[in-house]
Amino acid sequence: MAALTALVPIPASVTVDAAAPFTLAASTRLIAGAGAGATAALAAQLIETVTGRLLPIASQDAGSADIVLEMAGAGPAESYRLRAGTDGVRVTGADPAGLFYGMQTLAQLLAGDGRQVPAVTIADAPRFAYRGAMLDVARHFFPVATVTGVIDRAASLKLNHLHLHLTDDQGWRIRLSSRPKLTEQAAGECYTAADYAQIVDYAAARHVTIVPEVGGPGHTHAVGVAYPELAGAPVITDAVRAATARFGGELPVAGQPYRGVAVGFSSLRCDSDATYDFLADVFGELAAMTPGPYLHVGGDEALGTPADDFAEYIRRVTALVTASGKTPIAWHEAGAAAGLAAGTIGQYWGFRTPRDGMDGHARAFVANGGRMILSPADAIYLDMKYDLDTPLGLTWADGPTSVERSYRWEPVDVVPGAGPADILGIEAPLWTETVRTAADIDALAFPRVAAAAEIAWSPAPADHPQRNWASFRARVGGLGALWRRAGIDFFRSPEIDWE
Ligand code: TNX
Repeated sequence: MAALTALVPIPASVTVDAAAPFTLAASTRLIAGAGAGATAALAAQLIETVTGRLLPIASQDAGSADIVLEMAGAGPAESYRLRAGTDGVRVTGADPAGLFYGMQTLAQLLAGDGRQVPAVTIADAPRFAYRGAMLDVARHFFPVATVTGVIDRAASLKLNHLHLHLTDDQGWRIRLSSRPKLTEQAAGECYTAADYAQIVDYAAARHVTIVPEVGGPGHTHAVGVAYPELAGAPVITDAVRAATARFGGELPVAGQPYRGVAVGFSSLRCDSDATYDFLADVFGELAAMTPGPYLHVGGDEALGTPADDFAEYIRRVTALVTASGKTPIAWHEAGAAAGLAAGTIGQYWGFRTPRDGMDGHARAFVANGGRMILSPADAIYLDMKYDLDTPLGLTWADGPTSVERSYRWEPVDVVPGAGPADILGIEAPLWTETVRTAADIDALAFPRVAAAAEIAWSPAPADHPQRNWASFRARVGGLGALWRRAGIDFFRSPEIDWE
Protein backbone atom coordinates (compact mmCIF):
# COMPACT_ATOMS: atom_id res chain seq x y z
CA MET A 1 0.00 0.00 0.00
CA ALA A 2 2.74 2.46 0.94
CA ALA A 3 3.88 3.08 -2.63
CA LEU A 4 0.39 4.28 -3.61
CA THR A 5 1.17 7.39 -1.64
CA ALA A 6 3.71 8.44 -4.28
CA LEU A 7 1.19 8.86 -7.13
CA VAL A 8 1.12 12.44 -8.51
CA PRO A 9 -0.89 13.42 -10.47
CA ILE A 10 -3.47 11.05 -9.02
CA PRO A 11 -4.77 8.73 -11.78
CA ALA A 12 -8.43 9.01 -12.76
CA SER A 13 -9.16 5.57 -11.31
CA VAL A 14 -7.04 3.44 -8.97
CA THR A 15 -8.37 0.12 -7.65
CA VAL A 16 -6.27 -1.66 -5.06
CA ASP A 17 -6.62 -5.40 -5.60
CA ALA A 18 -6.66 -7.77 -2.62
CA ALA A 19 -3.67 -9.71 -3.86
CA ALA A 20 0.05 -9.93 -3.28
CA PRO A 21 2.21 -7.27 -4.94
CA PHE A 22 4.36 -7.79 -8.01
CA THR A 23 8.00 -8.15 -7.00
CA LEU A 24 10.94 -7.56 -9.33
CA ALA A 25 12.70 -10.90 -9.85
CA ALA A 26 16.23 -11.63 -11.05
CA SER A 27 14.64 -12.69 -14.35
CA THR A 28 12.32 -9.66 -14.81
CA ARG A 29 12.41 -8.19 -18.31
CA LEU A 30 10.63 -5.40 -20.13
CA ILE A 31 8.55 -6.89 -22.93
CA ALA A 32 7.92 -4.28 -25.65
CA GLY A 33 4.94 -4.99 -27.87
CA ALA A 34 4.59 -3.61 -31.39
CA GLY A 35 5.16 0.15 -31.39
CA ALA A 36 6.39 0.17 -27.78
CA GLY A 37 10.15 -0.04 -28.38
CA ALA A 38 10.99 3.64 -27.89
CA THR A 39 9.00 3.79 -24.65
CA ALA A 40 10.63 0.59 -23.41
CA ALA A 41 14.08 2.13 -23.85
CA LEU A 42 13.04 5.17 -21.78
CA ALA A 43 11.33 2.87 -19.25
CA ALA A 44 14.54 0.88 -18.79
CA GLN A 45 16.42 4.11 -17.94
CA LEU A 46 13.74 5.34 -15.57
CA ILE A 47 13.37 2.00 -13.78
CA GLU A 48 17.13 1.88 -13.36
CA THR A 49 17.00 5.32 -11.70
CA VAL A 50 14.24 4.18 -9.35
CA THR A 51 15.40 0.63 -8.56
CA GLY A 52 19.08 0.51 -9.47
CA ARG A 53 18.31 -2.40 -11.85
CA LEU A 54 18.77 -2.16 -15.62
CA LEU A 55 16.10 -4.52 -17.01
CA PRO A 56 16.73 -6.21 -20.36
CA ILE A 57 14.25 -5.50 -23.15
CA ALA A 58 12.65 -8.32 -25.13
CA SER A 59 9.76 -8.42 -27.57
CA GLN A 60 7.94 -11.69 -26.78
CA ASP A 61 7.24 -14.62 -24.42
CA ALA A 62 6.02 -12.52 -21.48
CA GLY A 63 5.95 -14.45 -18.21
CA SER A 64 4.65 -13.70 -14.72
CA ALA A 65 7.94 -12.03 -13.72
CA ASP A 66 7.87 -9.56 -16.61
CA ILE A 67 6.66 -6.03 -17.26
CA VAL A 68 4.74 -5.75 -20.54
CA LEU A 69 4.48 -2.42 -22.40
CA GLU A 70 1.97 -2.52 -25.23
CA MET A 71 -0.18 -0.34 -27.46
CA ALA A 72 -3.95 -0.76 -27.48
CA GLY A 73 -4.36 1.36 -30.59
CA ALA A 74 -7.67 2.70 -29.23
CA GLY A 75 -8.99 4.82 -26.37
CA PRO A 76 -8.92 8.50 -25.40
CA ALA A 77 -5.79 10.48 -26.36
CA GLU A 78 -2.89 10.08 -23.89
CA SER A 79 -4.76 7.45 -21.84
CA TYR A 80 -3.41 4.19 -20.47
CA ARG A 81 -4.27 1.22 -18.27
CA LEU A 82 -1.95 -0.45 -15.82
CA ARG A 83 -2.42 -3.74 -13.99
CA ALA A 84 0.02 -5.24 -11.55
CA GLY A 85 -0.10 -8.45 -9.54
CA THR A 86 1.67 -11.75 -9.03
CA ASP A 87 1.08 -12.56 -12.71
CA GLY A 88 3.20 -9.62 -13.86
CA VAL A 89 2.73 -5.98 -14.82
CA ARG A 90 0.95 -4.85 -17.97
CA VAL A 91 0.90 -1.23 -19.16
CA THR A 92 -1.34 -0.57 -22.15
CA GLY A 93 -1.28 2.81 -23.90
CA ALA A 94 -4.00 4.12 -26.18
CA ASP A 95 -1.23 5.91 -28.06
CA PRO A 96 2.53 6.35 -27.55
CA ALA A 97 2.00 9.27 -25.15
CA GLY A 98 -0.44 7.21 -23.08
CA LEU A 99 2.05 4.35 -22.84
CA PHE A 100 4.76 6.85 -21.81
CA TYR A 101 2.49 8.16 -19.01
CA GLY A 102 1.68 4.62 -17.89
CA MET A 103 5.40 4.01 -17.58
CA GLN A 104 5.77 7.16 -15.45
CA THR A 105 3.02 5.87 -13.16
CA LEU A 106 4.81 2.52 -12.94
CA ALA A 107 8.00 4.31 -11.84
CA GLN A 108 6.04 6.09 -9.08
CA LEU A 109 4.53 2.75 -7.96
CA LEU A 110 8.01 1.21 -7.80
CA ALA A 111 9.42 4.15 -5.88
CA GLY A 112 8.21 2.84 -2.50
CA ASP A 113 10.86 0.23 -1.79
CA GLY A 114 12.45 0.05 -5.23
CA ARG A 115 11.32 -3.58 -5.83
CA GLN A 116 7.56 -3.96 -5.45
CA VAL A 117 4.51 -2.77 -7.34
CA PRO A 118 1.32 -2.99 -5.30
CA ALA A 119 -1.49 -5.09 -6.82
CA VAL A 120 -3.51 -2.39 -8.58
CA THR A 121 -5.68 -1.72 -11.58
CA ILE A 122 -5.36 1.81 -12.93
CA ALA A 123 -7.29 3.49 -15.74
CA ASP A 124 -6.07 6.99 -16.46
CA ALA A 125 -6.53 9.86 -18.92
CA PRO A 126 -5.90 13.61 -18.68
CA ARG A 127 -8.46 16.25 -17.78
CA PHE A 128 -6.84 19.02 -19.90
CA ALA A 129 -5.08 18.64 -23.26
CA TYR A 130 -2.51 21.40 -22.61
CA ARG A 131 -0.41 20.84 -19.50
CA GLY A 132 2.60 23.08 -19.40
CA ALA A 133 5.53 24.64 -17.66
CA MET A 134 7.39 27.77 -18.76
CA LEU A 135 11.08 28.57 -18.41
CA ASP A 136 12.32 32.15 -18.84
CA VAL A 137 15.71 31.80 -20.56
CA ALA A 138 15.96 35.55 -21.23
CA ARG A 139 16.46 37.01 -17.72
CA HIS A 140 19.00 34.25 -17.12
CA PHE A 141 20.19 31.85 -19.77
CA PHE A 142 20.27 28.08 -19.19
CA PRO A 143 22.36 25.61 -21.19
CA VAL A 144 20.74 22.85 -23.26
CA ALA A 145 21.49 20.23 -20.58
CA THR A 146 19.46 22.21 -18.03
CA VAL A 147 16.55 22.50 -20.45
CA THR A 148 16.54 18.76 -21.20
CA GLY A 149 16.57 18.18 -17.43
CA VAL A 150 13.50 20.42 -17.14
CA ILE A 151 11.84 18.38 -19.92
CA ASP A 152 12.46 15.13 -18.02
CA ARG A 153 11.03 16.66 -14.87
CA ALA A 154 7.97 18.02 -16.66
CA ALA A 155 7.29 14.72 -18.44
CA SER A 156 7.59 12.79 -15.16
CA LEU A 157 4.52 14.72 -13.95
CA LYS A 158 2.66 14.14 -17.26
CA LEU A 159 3.12 17.72 -18.47
CA ASN A 160 3.18 17.88 -22.27
CA HIS A 161 4.22 21.44 -23.18
CA LEU A 162 7.34 23.48 -22.36
CA HIS A 163 6.99 27.17 -23.14
CA LEU A 164 10.39 28.81 -23.64
CA HIS A 165 10.39 32.56 -22.99
CA LEU A 166 13.21 33.24 -25.47
CA THR A 167 13.40 37.02 -25.52
CA ASP A 168 12.99 39.92 -23.13
CA ASP A 169 14.51 43.31 -22.30
CA GLN A 170 17.64 41.63 -20.95
CA GLY A 171 18.50 39.44 -23.94
CA TRP A 172 17.60 37.59 -27.14
CA ARG A 173 18.37 33.88 -26.77
CA ILE A 174 17.72 32.26 -30.15
CA ARG A 175 20.08 32.67 -33.10
CA LEU A 176 18.19 33.50 -36.30
CA SER A 177 19.95 33.63 -39.66
CA SER A 178 17.55 36.28 -40.97
CA ARG A 179 18.44 38.67 -38.11
CA PRO A 180 21.96 37.76 -36.94
CA LYS A 181 22.56 40.96 -34.98
CA LEU A 182 19.98 39.92 -32.37
CA THR A 183 22.35 37.35 -30.92
CA GLU A 184 25.60 38.99 -32.00
CA GLN A 185 24.77 42.17 -30.10
CA ALA A 186 21.92 41.49 -27.69
CA ALA A 187 22.42 38.03 -26.23
CA GLY A 188 25.56 37.14 -24.36
CA GLU A 189 24.52 33.50 -24.45
CA CYS A 190 21.95 31.97 -26.78
CA TYR A 191 20.75 28.77 -28.45
CA THR A 192 21.94 28.02 -31.96
CA ALA A 193 19.52 26.48 -34.45
CA ALA A 194 21.16 23.13 -33.71
CA ASP A 195 20.68 23.61 -29.93
CA TYR A 196 17.03 24.45 -30.48
CA ALA A 197 16.56 21.40 -32.72
CA GLN A 198 18.16 19.25 -30.04
CA ILE A 199 15.75 20.61 -27.42
CA VAL A 200 12.74 20.11 -29.72
CA ASP A 201 13.76 16.51 -30.50
CA TYR A 202 14.51 15.61 -26.89
CA ALA A 203 11.11 17.00 -25.91
CA ALA A 204 9.26 15.20 -28.72
CA ALA A 205 10.71 11.84 -27.64
CA ARG A 206 9.11 12.52 -24.24
CA HIS A 207 5.79 13.74 -25.69
CA VAL A 208 6.54 17.36 -24.83
CA THR A 209 5.80 20.11 -27.36
CA ILE A 210 8.07 23.16 -27.30
CA VAL A 211 6.19 26.49 -27.41
CA PRO A 212 8.63 29.28 -28.30
CA GLU A 213 7.81 32.85 -27.25
CA VAL A 214 9.09 36.00 -28.88
CA GLY A 215 7.24 38.75 -27.06
CA GLY A 216 6.25 42.25 -28.11
CA PRO A 217 5.60 45.09 -28.40
CA GLY A 218 6.92 45.46 -24.81
CA HIS A 219 9.76 43.46 -23.23
CA THR A 220 11.87 44.28 -26.32
CA HIS A 221 14.73 46.47 -25.13
CA ALA A 222 17.21 43.87 -26.48
CA VAL A 223 15.79 44.27 -30.01
CA GLY A 224 16.71 47.96 -29.84
CA VAL A 225 20.29 47.05 -28.88
CA ALA A 226 20.64 45.17 -32.17
CA TYR A 227 18.28 47.18 -34.39
CA PRO A 228 17.91 50.70 -32.88
CA GLU A 229 15.61 51.83 -35.69
CA LEU A 230 12.90 49.39 -34.48
CA ALA A 231 12.70 50.64 -30.90
CA GLY A 232 11.00 53.57 -29.25
CA ALA A 233 12.84 55.46 -26.47
CA PRO A 234 12.71 53.77 -23.02
CA VAL A 235 9.88 55.14 -20.87
CA ILE A 236 11.34 55.74 -17.39
CA THR A 237 8.61 55.85 -14.75
CA ASP A 238 8.97 55.80 -10.98
CA ALA A 239 8.16 52.08 -11.04
CA VAL A 240 10.99 51.49 -13.49
CA ARG A 241 13.36 53.49 -11.26
CA ALA A 242 12.34 51.50 -8.18
CA ALA A 243 12.55 48.08 -9.83
CA THR A 244 15.89 48.88 -11.40
CA ALA A 245 17.34 50.13 -8.12
CA ARG A 246 16.22 47.00 -6.31
CA PHE A 247 18.96 44.80 -7.77
CA GLY A 248 21.46 47.64 -8.12
CA GLY A 249 21.20 47.97 -11.89
CA GLU A 250 21.44 51.05 -14.10
CA LEU A 251 18.37 52.59 -15.73
CA PRO A 252 17.63 51.44 -19.27
CA VAL A 253 19.48 53.43 -21.96
CA ALA A 254 18.48 53.11 -25.63
CA GLY A 255 20.92 50.89 -27.51
CA GLN A 256 22.72 49.67 -24.35
CA PRO A 257 22.15 46.24 -22.74
CA TYR A 258 19.85 46.35 -19.69
CA ARG A 259 20.62 44.27 -16.59
CA GLY A 260 17.90 45.32 -14.16
CA VAL A 261 14.52 43.71 -13.52
CA ALA A 262 12.09 46.54 -14.33
CA VAL A 263 9.27 45.80 -16.78
CA GLY A 264 7.09 47.90 -19.05
CA PHE A 265 9.64 50.51 -20.23
CA SER A 266 10.38 49.26 -23.75
CA SER A 267 8.32 49.17 -26.93
CA LEU A 268 8.85 48.35 -30.55
CA ARG A 269 7.69 51.06 -32.96
CA CYS A 270 4.24 49.87 -33.93
CA ASP A 271 3.71 52.42 -36.73
CA SER A 272 6.71 51.42 -38.81
CA ASP A 273 6.78 48.93 -41.69
CA ALA A 274 10.31 47.98 -40.67
CA THR A 275 8.90 46.48 -37.47
CA TYR A 276 6.53 44.22 -39.40
CA ASP A 277 9.28 43.19 -41.82
CA PHE A 278 11.28 42.24 -38.73
CA LEU A 279 8.38 40.23 -37.29
CA ALA A 280 7.84 38.45 -40.62
CA ASP A 281 11.49 37.38 -40.63
CA VAL A 282 11.51 36.33 -36.99
CA PHE A 283 8.21 34.42 -36.90
CA GLY A 284 8.78 32.94 -40.37
CA GLU A 285 12.09 31.46 -39.25
CA LEU A 286 10.73 30.39 -35.88
CA ALA A 287 7.75 28.67 -37.53
CA ALA A 288 10.11 26.73 -39.81
CA MET A 289 12.22 25.60 -36.82
CA THR A 290 9.26 24.59 -34.66
CA PRO A 291 7.26 21.41 -35.39
CA GLY A 292 4.67 22.16 -32.66
CA PRO A 293 1.43 23.99 -33.47
CA TYR A 294 1.95 27.12 -31.34
CA LEU A 295 4.01 30.32 -31.47
CA HIS A 296 3.69 32.62 -28.45
CA VAL A 297 3.69 36.34 -29.33
CA GLY A 298 3.81 37.83 -25.83
CA GLY A 299 1.73 40.99 -25.52
CA ASP A 300 2.08 41.51 -21.76
CA GLU A 301 2.95 44.65 -19.84
CA ALA A 302 3.25 46.97 -22.85
CA LEU A 303 2.98 49.89 -20.46
CA GLY A 304 4.94 52.22 -22.73
CA THR A 305 2.83 51.51 -25.84
CA PRO A 306 -0.27 53.61 -26.68
CA ALA A 307 -3.45 51.48 -26.92
CA ASP A 308 -3.94 52.02 -30.68
CA ASP A 309 -0.34 51.05 -31.39
CA PHE A 310 -0.69 47.99 -29.18
CA ALA A 311 -3.81 46.85 -31.03
CA GLU A 312 -2.11 47.35 -34.40
CA TYR A 313 0.88 45.29 -33.28
CA ILE A 314 -1.26 42.45 -31.91
CA ARG A 315 -3.48 42.43 -34.99
CA ARG A 316 -0.51 42.15 -37.33
CA VAL A 317 1.63 39.73 -35.33
CA THR A 318 -1.25 37.29 -34.76
CA ALA A 319 -2.12 37.52 -38.48
CA LEU A 320 1.51 36.76 -39.39
CA VAL A 321 1.65 33.72 -37.14
CA THR A 322 -1.68 32.44 -38.44
CA ALA A 323 -0.46 32.87 -42.02
CA SER A 324 2.63 30.81 -41.14
CA GLY A 325 0.31 27.89 -40.32
CA LYS A 326 0.70 28.15 -36.53
CA THR A 327 -1.75 29.09 -33.78
CA PRO A 328 -0.77 32.23 -31.87
CA ILE A 329 -0.77 32.32 -28.08
CA ALA A 330 -0.70 35.71 -26.31
CA TRP A 331 -0.73 36.90 -22.69
CA HIS A 332 -4.20 38.02 -21.62
CA GLU A 333 -3.67 41.77 -22.15
CA ALA A 334 -3.78 41.09 -25.90
CA GLY A 335 -7.49 40.29 -25.50
CA ALA A 336 -8.02 44.06 -25.39
CA ALA A 337 -6.78 44.44 -28.97
CA ALA A 338 -9.44 44.74 -31.66
CA GLY A 339 -8.51 42.63 -34.65
CA LEU A 340 -6.77 39.82 -32.78
CA ALA A 341 -6.57 36.87 -35.23
CA ALA A 342 -9.47 34.42 -34.79
CA GLY A 343 -8.55 31.39 -32.71
CA THR A 344 -5.66 33.04 -30.85
CA ILE A 345 -5.14 31.33 -27.47
CA GLY A 346 -5.10 33.62 -24.43
CA GLN A 347 -2.78 32.93 -21.52
CA TYR A 348 -4.30 34.28 -18.29
CA TRP A 349 -1.72 35.34 -15.73
CA GLY A 350 -4.04 37.25 -13.40
CA PHE A 351 -5.17 36.24 -9.95
CA ARG A 352 -7.35 33.28 -8.91
CA THR A 353 -9.98 35.92 -8.23
CA PRO A 354 -9.66 38.35 -11.15
CA ARG A 355 -9.31 42.09 -10.62
CA ASP A 356 -9.00 45.15 -12.86
CA GLY A 357 -10.71 43.55 -15.87
CA MET A 358 -8.17 40.80 -16.45
CA ASP A 359 -10.95 38.21 -16.72
CA GLY A 360 -12.61 40.29 -19.43
CA HIS A 361 -9.41 40.20 -21.44
CA ALA A 362 -9.30 36.42 -21.10
CA ARG A 363 -12.96 36.06 -22.15
CA ALA A 364 -12.21 38.11 -25.28
CA PHE A 365 -10.11 35.22 -26.62
CA VAL A 366 -13.02 32.83 -26.15
CA ALA A 367 -15.43 35.24 -27.88
CA ASN A 368 -12.93 35.35 -30.74
CA GLY A 369 -12.95 31.59 -31.30
CA GLY A 370 -9.94 30.80 -29.12
CA ARG A 371 -9.43 29.17 -25.77
CA MET A 372 -7.54 29.97 -22.57
CA ILE A 373 -4.44 28.65 -20.86
CA LEU A 374 -4.65 29.40 -17.14
CA SER A 375 -1.53 30.48 -15.24
CA PRO A 376 -2.96 32.23 -12.17
CA ALA A 377 0.03 34.09 -10.74
CA ASP A 378 -1.00 33.80 -7.09
CA ALA A 379 -1.21 30.00 -7.41
CA ILE A 380 1.25 28.61 -9.95
CA TYR A 381 3.83 31.31 -10.66
CA LEU A 382 6.78 29.15 -9.67
CA ASP A 383 8.98 32.22 -9.18
CA MET A 384 7.03 33.37 -6.11
CA LYS A 385 8.66 32.73 -2.73
CA TYR A 386 7.17 29.88 -0.66
CA ASP A 387 7.45 31.95 2.52
CA LEU A 388 9.31 35.08 3.57
CA ASP A 389 12.46 33.05 4.31
CA THR A 390 12.78 31.67 0.76
CA PRO A 391 16.09 33.08 -0.52
CA LEU A 392 15.04 33.08 -4.19
CA GLY A 393 11.94 34.46 -5.84
CA LEU A 394 9.54 37.38 -5.84
CA THR A 395 6.36 38.24 -3.91
CA TRP A 396 4.32 40.57 -6.12
CA ALA A 397 1.50 38.05 -6.78
CA ASP A 398 0.02 38.41 -3.28
CA GLY A 399 3.00 36.29 -2.32
CA PRO A 400 4.55 34.32 -0.83
CA THR A 401 2.78 31.28 -2.34
CA SER A 402 2.68 28.19 -0.11
CA VAL A 403 2.49 24.69 -1.56
CA GLU A 404 -1.05 24.47 -0.19
CA ARG A 405 -2.09 27.66 -1.99
CA SER A 406 -0.57 26.37 -5.24
CA TYR A 407 -2.86 23.32 -4.93
CA ARG A 408 -6.11 24.87 -3.71
CA TRP A 409 -7.72 26.39 -6.78
CA GLU A 410 -10.12 25.17 -9.42
CA PRO A 411 -9.62 26.11 -13.08
CA VAL A 412 -13.30 26.49 -14.01
CA ASP A 413 -13.79 28.99 -11.17
CA VAL A 414 -11.10 31.46 -12.29
CA VAL A 415 -12.65 33.30 -15.25
CA PRO A 416 -16.42 33.76 -14.68
CA GLY A 417 -18.49 33.05 -17.77
CA ALA A 418 -15.92 30.73 -19.33
CA GLY A 419 -16.79 27.03 -19.18
CA PRO A 420 -14.66 23.89 -19.05
CA ALA A 421 -14.55 23.63 -22.85
CA ASP A 422 -13.04 27.13 -23.05
CA ILE A 423 -9.98 26.03 -21.08
CA LEU A 424 -7.25 24.52 -23.25
CA GLY A 425 -5.19 23.84 -20.18
CA ILE A 426 -2.88 24.95 -17.38
CA GLU A 427 0.69 26.25 -17.40
CA ALA A 428 3.07 26.97 -14.51
CA PRO A 429 5.60 29.68 -15.46
CA LEU A 430 9.06 30.11 -13.94
CA TRP A 431 10.43 33.63 -14.45
CA THR A 432 14.13 33.82 -13.75
CA GLU A 433 15.02 37.29 -12.51
CA THR A 434 16.35 35.62 -9.32
CA VAL A 435 17.07 32.16 -10.77
CA ARG A 436 20.56 31.32 -12.06
CA THR A 437 21.17 27.57 -11.86
CA ALA A 438 19.48 24.21 -12.37
CA ALA A 439 19.38 23.84 -8.58
CA ASP A 440 17.57 27.20 -8.32
CA ILE A 441 15.01 25.96 -10.86
CA ASP A 442 14.39 22.80 -8.83
CA ALA A 443 14.12 24.68 -5.55
CA LEU A 444 11.36 26.97 -6.81
CA ALA A 445 9.55 24.49 -9.08
CA PHE A 446 9.48 21.46 -6.76
CA PRO A 447 7.11 20.65 -5.15
CA ARG A 448 4.71 23.35 -6.49
CA VAL A 449 4.90 22.20 -10.12
CA ALA A 450 3.42 18.91 -8.91
CA ALA A 451 0.33 20.83 -7.75
CA ALA A 452 -0.03 22.41 -11.19
CA ALA A 453 0.40 18.99 -12.81
CA GLU A 454 -2.32 17.40 -10.69
CA ILE A 455 -4.75 20.23 -11.42
CA ALA A 456 -3.97 19.88 -15.14
CA TRP A 457 -4.12 16.08 -15.36
CA SER A 458 -6.41 14.67 -12.68
CA PRO A 459 -10.22 14.81 -12.50
CA ALA A 460 -11.84 17.75 -10.70
CA PRO A 461 -12.10 17.38 -6.90
CA ALA A 462 -15.85 16.70 -7.09
CA ASP A 463 -15.13 13.71 -9.31
CA HIS A 464 -12.33 12.06 -7.35
CA PRO A 465 -11.95 10.99 -3.70
CA GLN A 466 -8.22 11.78 -3.56
CA ARG A 467 -8.25 15.18 -5.27
CA ASN A 468 -7.78 17.11 -2.04
CA TRP A 469 -4.93 18.82 -0.19
CA ALA A 470 -4.60 16.17 2.56
CA SER A 471 -4.17 13.40 0.02
CA PHE A 472 -1.92 15.45 -2.28
CA ARG A 473 0.29 16.43 0.65
CA ALA A 474 0.80 12.78 1.59
CA ARG A 475 1.42 11.66 -2.00
CA VAL A 476 3.95 14.44 -2.72
CA GLY A 477 5.74 13.48 0.48
CA GLY A 478 5.90 9.93 -0.85
CA LEU A 479 7.55 11.18 -4.03
CA GLY A 480 10.51 12.62 -2.11
CA ALA A 481 12.48 9.36 -2.40
CA LEU A 482 11.99 9.17 -6.18
CA TRP A 483 12.91 12.85 -6.61
CA ARG A 484 16.12 12.35 -4.63
CA ARG A 485 17.08 9.36 -6.77
CA ALA A 486 16.33 11.38 -9.92
CA GLY A 487 18.60 14.18 -8.68
CA ILE A 488 15.80 16.71 -8.23
CA ASP A 489 16.87 19.34 -5.70
CA PHE A 490 13.35 19.99 -4.37
CA PHE A 491 12.54 22.45 -1.59
CA ARG A 492 12.06 20.43 1.60
CA SER A 493 8.91 22.39 2.38
CA PRO A 494 7.84 22.10 6.02
CA GLU A 495 4.26 21.81 4.75
CA ILE A 496 5.06 18.26 3.56
CA ASP A 497 6.10 15.14 5.53
CA TRP A 498 8.90 13.96 3.24
CA GLU A 499 9.76 10.30 2.89
C1 TNX B 1 5.26 39.45 -14.79
S1 TNX B 1 3.78 37.40 -16.19
C2 TNX B 1 5.76 39.29 -16.08
C3 TNX B 1 7.17 38.96 -16.26
C4 TNX B 1 7.92 38.92 -14.96
C5 TNX B 1 7.06 38.23 -13.91
C6 TNX B 1 7.76 38.00 -12.61
C7 TNX B 1 4.09 38.25 -17.35
C8 TNX B 1 3.34 37.93 -18.52
N1 TNX B 1 4.98 39.24 -17.19
O1 TNX B 1 7.77 39.87 -17.15
O2 TNX B 1 9.10 38.21 -15.15
O3 TNX B 1 5.91 39.00 -13.70
O4 TNX B 1 6.96 37.26 -11.74
